[in-house]
Amino acid sequence: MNDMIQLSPAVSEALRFGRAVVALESTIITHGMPWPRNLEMAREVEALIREQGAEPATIAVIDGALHVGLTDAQLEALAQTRDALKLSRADLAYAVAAKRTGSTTVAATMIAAKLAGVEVFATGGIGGVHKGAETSFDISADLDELSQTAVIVVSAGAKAILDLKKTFEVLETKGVPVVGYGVDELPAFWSRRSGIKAPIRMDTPDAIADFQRVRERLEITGGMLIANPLTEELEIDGATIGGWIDAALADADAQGIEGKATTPFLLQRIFELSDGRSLATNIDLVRSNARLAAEIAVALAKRPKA
Ligand code: PSU
Ligand code: MN
Repeated sequence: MNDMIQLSPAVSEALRFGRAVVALESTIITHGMPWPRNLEMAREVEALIREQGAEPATIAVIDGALHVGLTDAQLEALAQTRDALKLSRADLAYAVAAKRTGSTTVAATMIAAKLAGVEVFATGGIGGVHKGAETSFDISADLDELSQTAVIVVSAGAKAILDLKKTFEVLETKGVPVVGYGVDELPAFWSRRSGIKAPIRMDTPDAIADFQRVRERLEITGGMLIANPLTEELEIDGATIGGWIDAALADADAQGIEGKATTPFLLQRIFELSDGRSLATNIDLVRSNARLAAEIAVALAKRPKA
């Protein structure tokens, strides 16, 4: 075990006995959802993972310590931290070296999960290529991380505030498998349909676990993205959410929002415009992804690494 990682006792024990563990990110807690729903969501998702027979491992940097697995008190304190850094590959080590507190994005969570030996990670939606990237150059480091770090990321696709077509093109270029879970069309975060064909379709956690073990035996490095759509009852239809996204993008533009602030700003603005509906759906999809991630982790635990 890497000596920079601070494992919680429960995660440490699960890993020692080869039991299923699911990593969870913390940027969604500090920058993706408002208090106190962020804490409720974080607790609920941990409980869901335990119900499926896996151990949750929420990842964050607290006063310079890189934690894999948080106590409930740590989770609550983090959910109330107003000035947490939003950490990616570029600044994860900075937060540790400077003894800061920060939440981990998809990219930073993957790095910590890999170091700890956690193979599966559940989130809402990954970052990707922002609309207008041809001039802003704003492309999330999540995409590069998926190409190099061997963790299975379970998501509802990439967030629909992004240019989804360009995002999935980049993933294809970087050799990241994108698996539509039970569907032929990739989901678009809040809605089921993106108009983009799923490059690979798989229908069971066992199939995904077999796929992963074959990738390892072929020495194919990097992660994979599972895109798990919401059910029809839970989704927000594309036209409805699309209107709120366009309005939020126009506000971000008018206010000169850029860089790391862009995604949190857009999520908060869509929450306001939708009267809270986007947040309820975001929580629904994180729940659904956590359940699936736990099933995949259990399937992997039955197939020890060669
Ligand atoms: N999923 C959600 N809400 C979020 C995120 C994911 O449902 O807020 C976070 C993840 O941490 C992801 C980040 O890595 O948004 C993307 O940020 P950026 O676009 O700045 O790379
Ligand atoms: Mn960015």
